[in-house]
Amino acid sequence: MREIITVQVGQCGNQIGCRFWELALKEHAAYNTKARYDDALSSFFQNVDTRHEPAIKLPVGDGKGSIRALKARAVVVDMEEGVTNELLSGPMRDVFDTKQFITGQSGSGNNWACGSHHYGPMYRDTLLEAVRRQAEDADSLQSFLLLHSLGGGTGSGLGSYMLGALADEYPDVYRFSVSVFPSEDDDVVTSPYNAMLSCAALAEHADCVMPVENQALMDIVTSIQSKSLGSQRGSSLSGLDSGDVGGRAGHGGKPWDGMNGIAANLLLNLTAGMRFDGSLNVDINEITTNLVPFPKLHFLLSSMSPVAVSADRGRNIPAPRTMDQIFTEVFGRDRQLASVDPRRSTYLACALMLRGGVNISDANRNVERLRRGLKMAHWVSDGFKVGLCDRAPVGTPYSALCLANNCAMQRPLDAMNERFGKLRKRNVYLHHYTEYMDLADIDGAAECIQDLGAEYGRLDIARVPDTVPSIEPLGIR
Ligand SMILES: Nc1nc2c(ncn2[C@@H]2O[C@H](COP(=O)(O)OP(=O)(O)OP(=O)(O)O)[C@@H](O)[C@H]2O)c(=O)[nH]1
Ligand SMILES: [Mg+2]
Repeated sequence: MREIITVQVGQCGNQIGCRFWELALKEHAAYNTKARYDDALSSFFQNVDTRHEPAIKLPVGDGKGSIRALKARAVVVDMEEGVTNELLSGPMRDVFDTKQFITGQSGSGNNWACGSHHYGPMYRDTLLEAVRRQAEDADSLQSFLLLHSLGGGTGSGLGSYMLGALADEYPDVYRFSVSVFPSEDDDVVTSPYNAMLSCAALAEHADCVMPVENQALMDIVTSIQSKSLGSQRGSSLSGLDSGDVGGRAGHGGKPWDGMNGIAANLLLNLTAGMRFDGSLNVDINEITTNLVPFPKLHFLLSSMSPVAVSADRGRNIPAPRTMDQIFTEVFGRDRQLASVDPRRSTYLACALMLRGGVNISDANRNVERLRRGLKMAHWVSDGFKVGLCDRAPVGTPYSALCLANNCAMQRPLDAMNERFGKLRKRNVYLHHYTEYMDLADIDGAAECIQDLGAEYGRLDIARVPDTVPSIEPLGIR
């Protein structure tokens, strides 16, 4: 048994986290028809008998015991109450226990330094106590999974602080993050500082980071919307899961529900191998070994096919894809969760996490077909890591998630650096930060990210500036 503790911090982290738990429960409800509490389920959920006071935590045993009440192995953190109160009163409330919540009142005011240097030390003991409770309930804790945005103050600042604290307290437990990078038109004016400071902390303290760019999420949602409009007029083979993509148009007028649905589906695909059986399941710690050739270069670009945004695939069956299409798409530009084109840059490592009716020979055949269009560092020419999980996302026969350690990561890092430089050059908003931290540490973080971008650039032996390598035409199956 290898458990994962999810740490969701700040507004964005909690919105995505909540969506993940909702979808994960739906997947398990669809497949775990005998309602058994088995090893796979126990990686993310505890089984609790709430008829007793205090509630009794039931062990996995022989894996045939029945599910009573599932509780997320999670720690829920925000320095303001709005989102967490919504969680506690919403449809997902039964998956959490109030002891898992750590909440402040006034937020970090979109200030990384306040989240990290003020709330961090103030809440350290409370946070670690909540983590310790979860860790004690785990038989063999494998990883922490941090969900947060880089643009605000709490998810970015307190999230960074927590990563450092977890590294101190649990040095042998892997630290993964799904980190939402702000878009260029972000509504948080200080987001360039926050993103830079938290990215430097991720480089330092995380084992693996999966960057998700809000711009890329928005582009995908827009594309789904236009394709689903098209399909209402005629037939569509878009492969995108059209459905409730817009949802609530929150602050900034962005389609948050759809965007968060995509991020939550990334989590579902990433963790499927731990939540279900499979002939070649990939553990989250195998990802760090296989996909991180150099310690700080642990930023993994992700892409999925089909791309699903909706919570309820029963209502929204994705358009059919051929198996070869899903492989082609995950190496293409349109399904990337960061706004990059990995075909233009060098792959340092790559994993394909496949679900449903895909076997190893399908994977090998497609990798063979596609690799000629990809630039790969010499040490990975044979080294695609493949994971096979028996259970496809509900409503689809198979799916693919590609995780790529690719030099295209230089682009988001350089963009972050440029946005930071625009503010830093004029010293605007800096006093909010120097109230809590030294200027030298802010510039040190920027230097770290510049170096990281330059390192990806240095390893990019195969940059192709103007042309995209062609990928062989699809074999229709
Ligand atoms: N994808 C996505 N991004 C979000 C969401 N909510 C906020 N963001 C982005 O996250 C950044 C702001 O961070 P938040 O998560 O709101 O801030 P916080 O961590 O709660 O920190 P403070 O409110 O400053 O204390 C901006 O870049 C927003 O565009 C969301 O629901 N989904
Ligand atoms: Mg907030």
